[in-house]
Amino acid sequence: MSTEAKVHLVGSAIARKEDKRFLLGQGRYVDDMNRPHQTHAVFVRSPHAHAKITSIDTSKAAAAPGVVTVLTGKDIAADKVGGIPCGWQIKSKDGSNMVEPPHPALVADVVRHVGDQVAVVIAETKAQAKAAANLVEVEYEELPAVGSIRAAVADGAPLVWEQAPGNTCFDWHLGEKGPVDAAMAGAYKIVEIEVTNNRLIPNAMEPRAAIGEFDAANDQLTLWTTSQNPHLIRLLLAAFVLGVPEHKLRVVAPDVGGGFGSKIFHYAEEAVVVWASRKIGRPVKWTAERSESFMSDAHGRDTVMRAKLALDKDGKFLGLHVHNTANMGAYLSTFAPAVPTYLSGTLMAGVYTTPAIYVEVRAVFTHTVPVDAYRGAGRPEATYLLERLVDKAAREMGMDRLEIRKKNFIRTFPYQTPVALAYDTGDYDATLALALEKADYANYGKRKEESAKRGKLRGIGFSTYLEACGIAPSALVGALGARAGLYEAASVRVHPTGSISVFTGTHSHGQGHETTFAQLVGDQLGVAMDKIDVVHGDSDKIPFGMGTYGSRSLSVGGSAIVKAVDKIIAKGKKIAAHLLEASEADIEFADGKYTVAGTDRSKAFGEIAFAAYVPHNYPIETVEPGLEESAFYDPKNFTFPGGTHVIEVEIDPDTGVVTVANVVAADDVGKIINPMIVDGQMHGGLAQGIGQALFEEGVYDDAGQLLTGSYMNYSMPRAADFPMFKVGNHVTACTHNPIGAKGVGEVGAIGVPPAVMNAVLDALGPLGVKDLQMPATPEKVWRAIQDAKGTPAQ
Ligand code: MCN
Repeated sequence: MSTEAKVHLVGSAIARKEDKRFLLGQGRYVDDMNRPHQTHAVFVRSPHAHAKITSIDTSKAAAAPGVVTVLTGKDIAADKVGGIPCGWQIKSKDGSNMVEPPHPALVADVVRHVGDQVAVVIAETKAQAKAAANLVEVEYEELPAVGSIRAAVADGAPLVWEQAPGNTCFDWHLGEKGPVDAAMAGAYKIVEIEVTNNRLIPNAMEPRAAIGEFDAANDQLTLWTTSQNPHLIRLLLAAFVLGVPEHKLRVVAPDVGGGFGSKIFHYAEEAVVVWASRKIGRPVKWTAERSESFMSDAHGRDTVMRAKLALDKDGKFLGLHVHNTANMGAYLSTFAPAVPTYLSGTLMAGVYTTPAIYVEVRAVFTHTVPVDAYRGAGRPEATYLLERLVDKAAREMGMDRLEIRKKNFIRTFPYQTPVALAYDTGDYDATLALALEKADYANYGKRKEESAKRGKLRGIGFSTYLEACGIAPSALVGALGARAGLYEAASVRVHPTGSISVFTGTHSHGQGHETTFAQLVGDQLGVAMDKIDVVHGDSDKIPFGMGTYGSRSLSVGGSAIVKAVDKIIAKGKKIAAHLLEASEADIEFADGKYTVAGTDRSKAFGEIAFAAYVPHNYPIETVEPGLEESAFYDPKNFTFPGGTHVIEVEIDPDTGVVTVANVVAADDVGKIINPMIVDGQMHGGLAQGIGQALFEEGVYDDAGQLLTGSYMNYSMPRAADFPMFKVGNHVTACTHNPIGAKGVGEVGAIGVPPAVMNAVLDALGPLGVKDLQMPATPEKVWRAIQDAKGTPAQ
């Protein structure tokens, strides 16, 4: 049994192990799975934003060909199935709890957004279920609705929930107001801004899908689902919705084709297929159609943000007052209340030394799909507000946009912000310098002249951003309202012949964990990567873990793996000491070998693994047979990636079309395991961030109708919209996890939107355009140009 030692896997751009099955079309997604005697579910959804259900007649649908059953809100209530729970409790300024309305899996009385599910038709085939769904007759009495933050906060606005006057879910604050008021009073200048962070609709390649199966012989339920965190779904579904013991519910999230946050949450369809499978005694499968996803997947962002920044005469920031209004949608999705508060308010220091910060957040209900975390979750909103504000401050102070940033950079670490977070490391000057070099900033003037010769307006924009990720220290988030711990778990099983299975509580749905985690373990144990498999996504196989979001998988999940491997190495030392007839204290482990210090006597890791399972000559009195260890890791702090993004745009003043001419990202994501995967993560995040700034917007009219319910009117960016991205890294290692890594998964989506908009406004500035909201579509840009010219377009 040979285990060829291979060193320096960490830091190498190793091709992804999982790509073999993906590129050969052999991934196993939920929709690829079919269970014996399976049925198909199609949901009947509300066409109205707000309406009373006066009657539901299912008789015609029930009699349609192939229909097994039709179930409604009354059926689910009769079976005492609980509502979909929220995982985060926020308290308002006055200490009261947020308003937490019920969230039924099938609605029986009042629908509260277009797409709210009122019935489910279960049939032998999907086509039969779909045809019969059209025969379910639902009588609605339409009620007035609020489709936006503006409509929800207007005087006398219709209420989404009686128990939430003014449609307010909570009115929260962070930081101290007194010092901020004092800073404003003594300021040389106060700069104010209001920005909208546009609503985004997640578009993973694979739509959501779920299969519920009941095994009557064992009283066992199984849910296959497109989830980023199978154990979290099992906990919520078992404990709060179905009321079944956790050991009787298995949740499997196999290959998942992207999530970007939208597959974190526990959705009603998951509860319905499991409940229905038990009811009819057959498996029930549901796969969303794309237009269904638009109105049933949780949306992202949707905040209106105002801020006031106090500066002294040299441009030093003295105080910041932020007031945000966040759209929660009609119900509270799993992590929704955390997004505008702890994931956003805490980020308002950014990379700057602002000594006094006070943040207020009002969250409101609207008759729209619930809003929750989407790539970046709260941190893009904070970064967008701050980086737009800093640019505006530079303009109003007559200062260079980079100078004002540098004047206020944090340079001493650890750094305690006035908004709860304490940064461990960072070097914002270094990432700025790297970005400027990659952007060839020195020659920007020439490029601007050349654009002007062609009649085009060129602009450059910067964003010196910071992110808090690696979510999260349980003690901190517990104090801040989380109803769960946010540690991660791992088990490492060394097989007798030395190959290794690594079981992780995180879930890979595009991030390449099967590769990067194998790199980590391979280096730690000196074992070749092809001998290591990473197993995730099945609650029956993996230890209880919290899943993947908040760019936590490497820094938290990877750290749990490192801790488990440490225990493997320690146990191996005991076995090696026995086999080598030496004292355990004299055994050293390096490069896959246990050696008696100062001698050439050694045993390969594979020999120790074999001895652990074939204990013929082995100290079973003092060391148990076998080589398998588990560990839980709860991080001491978040990790704080940061850096500079630089964007150059060229605008056609006749059409308003914005062309992205240059994209540069210089980031500090801590120690890097796989530079190719890190670059790929950056590319994806940047594309999504530029998508938010220039293309994407989920739009409801004031009556709550979704106007962007398909790709006909929701514009996604395409590869041809971008130049080749230039990405680079400057590393300051995270000080508190054993890997030294920070997160990378969301960095692009967080840092780049303000850089794009700052570039657009830089280009349009000479025409007199001072403000523009995302997305900077050709129409919006063209209208802004006409308005600035004094010839407003009709
Ligand atoms: N990595 C590394 N070195 C670092 C940091 C990370 O090599 N210093 C590697 C990690 O080992 C991992 C990958 O980069 O393979 C991303 O790691 P991390 O930043 O820990 O993020 P997560 O794995 O926890 O992924 C979550 C993050 C989030 S929150 C969203 S949203 C997102 C994202 O990842 N959704 C994605 N990237 C995505 N990529 C794809 N393809 N699909 C999604 O749905």
